[in-house]
Amino acid sequence: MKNKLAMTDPVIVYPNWTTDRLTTRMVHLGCGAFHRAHQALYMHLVLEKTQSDWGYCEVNLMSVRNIAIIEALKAQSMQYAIVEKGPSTTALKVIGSMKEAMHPLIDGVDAIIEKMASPDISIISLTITEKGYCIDPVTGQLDLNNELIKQDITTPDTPRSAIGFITAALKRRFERQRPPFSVLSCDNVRDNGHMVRRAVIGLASLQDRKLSEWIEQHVTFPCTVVDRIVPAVTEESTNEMTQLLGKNDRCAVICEPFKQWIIEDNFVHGRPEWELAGAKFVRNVKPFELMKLRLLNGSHSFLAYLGYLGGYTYIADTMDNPDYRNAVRKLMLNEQAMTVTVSEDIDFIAYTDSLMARFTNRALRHQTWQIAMDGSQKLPQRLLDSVLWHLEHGTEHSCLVLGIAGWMRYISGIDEQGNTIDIRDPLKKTFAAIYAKHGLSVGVVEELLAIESIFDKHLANNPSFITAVKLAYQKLLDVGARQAVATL
Ligand code: NAI
Ligand code: CS2
Repeated sequence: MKNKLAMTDPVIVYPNWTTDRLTTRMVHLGCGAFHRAHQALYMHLVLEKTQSDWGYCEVNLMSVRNIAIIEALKAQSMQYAIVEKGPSTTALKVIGSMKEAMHPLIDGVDAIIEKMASPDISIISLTITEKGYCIDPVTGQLDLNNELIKQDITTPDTPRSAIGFITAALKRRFERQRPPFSVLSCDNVRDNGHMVRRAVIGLASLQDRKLSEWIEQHVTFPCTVVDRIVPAVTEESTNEMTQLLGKNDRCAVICEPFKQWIIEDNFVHGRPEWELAGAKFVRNVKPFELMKLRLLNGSHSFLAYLGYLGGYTYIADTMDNPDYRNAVRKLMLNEQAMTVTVSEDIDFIAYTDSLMARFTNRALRHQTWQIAMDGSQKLPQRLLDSVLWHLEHGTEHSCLVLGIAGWMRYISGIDEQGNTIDIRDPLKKTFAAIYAKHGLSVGVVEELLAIESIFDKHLANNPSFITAVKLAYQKLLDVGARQAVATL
């Protein structure tokens, strides 16, 4: 039986080196599913091709689920598998780019800061989700009301936030006259490099003006665009991976075959040759960023809210419904593409076709619920910026409006069958208070639009936008998401 399985199973490709080969030259904050399937793979591919010794120290700052990954990495000699699944292909690769792993509850806060301050460290990279940057979306500056930031201001030497850890490490490097490092955000946020720069300088300037000046002059924060669909690991996917790998790998991840990484080439203390693994180094990532955030992520959010409400668990299921397919294609080509100004010759039809194919990949069990999470952090860059563009240009944008109404309906916490939805969002309490006041009625629309950290005042005060969202919301109440999508 074992032999029979082995003949049909995909081959597992192992690294031909151990951690001994590696020197920790990068600290990564946020060793989630995405980092394991993306940046760690790019580094691994460079290690396969060259004599490079660049390795990662993995750090998770949050507790519970995230400490388990750090413990598991240590127990697994810092190796784990990536399972790349296309519609009819499976490729298995064991990754060997991680040298060590740390967690504040295992190693202590100070040891992590000391590691980040070590002169060997050239890059601090991050995948800490949108909310991890602790930015006030209205001002674009550090959010001084954020609970973690409040603590980091009071006790800067024992930080809690990622921004606090980076600032504390830079302070040590500054005081000990060590070289600076570069900070590489790999999250789906607008201007991710500039955003993390503002946050770090904002925090440093509250501590020491000389430190913040040194950071401004010496530390770089390259912007990046990252792309690879990596569904959260579930019990079901863990069982599937155990079958494929023949053992339980607690850090393994399933992802799509596609990957993309566009990086602003602005590093102060060296960098790996990620271009050998397919990364593209550019002077300005902006055109790629807008394309990706609006066409891919915007469509993802549209499918997540309206798909979940329509009773679909996975993105690929929503794509089976021709009405959703047509609507999402219309959203990409008729409402998002024109808002993106690209200097390069970009074929939006080909890009849209490739996204449609990726969303249709049934081998990936990408939950609508997962993408629906943290909508308050995602909506502006995915849907709202484009609405502003349309209002300025007087152009049609009914798909965007329905997507926004879908989010409003979703965060009621009650689905179309009356079942509870498990809402995950930093503003969950605000949403609950609004719904407690108005119930499931169009009365919520204006109050939700008044949340300043989500809605730009030009949107919140625009009468035609308000009316359009109210009508779309009412339609969702009257006929449900599937019918509402069909009318697009
Ligand atoms: P995940 O849930 O597996 O991992 C999230 C990581 O962020 C964990 O390591 C956690 O410790 C850390 N984190 C969460 N909140 C934090 C906070 N406030 N401060 C510091 N660290 C915090 O999620 P996954 O899939 O790794 O995605 C993470 C981010 O990567 C996304 O939010 C997105 O920005 C980016 N990304 C994800 C893709 C995907 O398909 N999963 C693809 C492209 C980008
Ligand atoms: C998704 C993204 O979870 C989400 O919000 O839209 O993580 C998406 O999978 C990636 O950006 C693809 O690169």
